[in-house]
Amino acid sequence: MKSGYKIEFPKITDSRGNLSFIEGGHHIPFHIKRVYYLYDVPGGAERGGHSHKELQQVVIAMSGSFDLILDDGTSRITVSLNRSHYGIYLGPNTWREMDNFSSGAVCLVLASENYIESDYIRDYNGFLEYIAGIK
Ligand code: T46
Repeated sequence: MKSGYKIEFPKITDSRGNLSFIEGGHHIPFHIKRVYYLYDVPGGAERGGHSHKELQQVVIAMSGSFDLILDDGTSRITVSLNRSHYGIYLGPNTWREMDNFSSGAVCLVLASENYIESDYIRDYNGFLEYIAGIK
């Protein structure tokens, strides 16, 4: 699956409101090992600014909105997230940045691995060198 792919979750609507669900093994293309979330993000803040060697993730805007900038070393796209019934797949070897958080935005991330700092590349030139080396 390519980074930036949109994964739609089931959405059950009725007069009481909407309900979406995510089942391990069905809706996410990896075993979910970790869940984390970003919240209380101050206006103008930017997050991300790194790539991963192995980690796969799905990013969901549980509340509010923000932009996800994805860069494969050749081209860069911006994906705006603003609904909680879909997620964006983020695979390895993708430089990602996050900005334009709305007030009250909550970003939920489902991850394939526990937190491992050595899986991060936090320098953009280092990222370009790394992906050139694995091609
Ligand atoms: C990603 C984007 C979308 C932990 O101790 N455990 C964790 O599970 C995470 C995610 C972070 N941390 C620590 C590591 C740093 O000391 O929390 C601190 C902030 O992490 P970071 O600067 O990496 O946060 P973001 O928002 O820039 O990036 C995060 C994820 O780290 C990253 O994998 O893809 O969200």
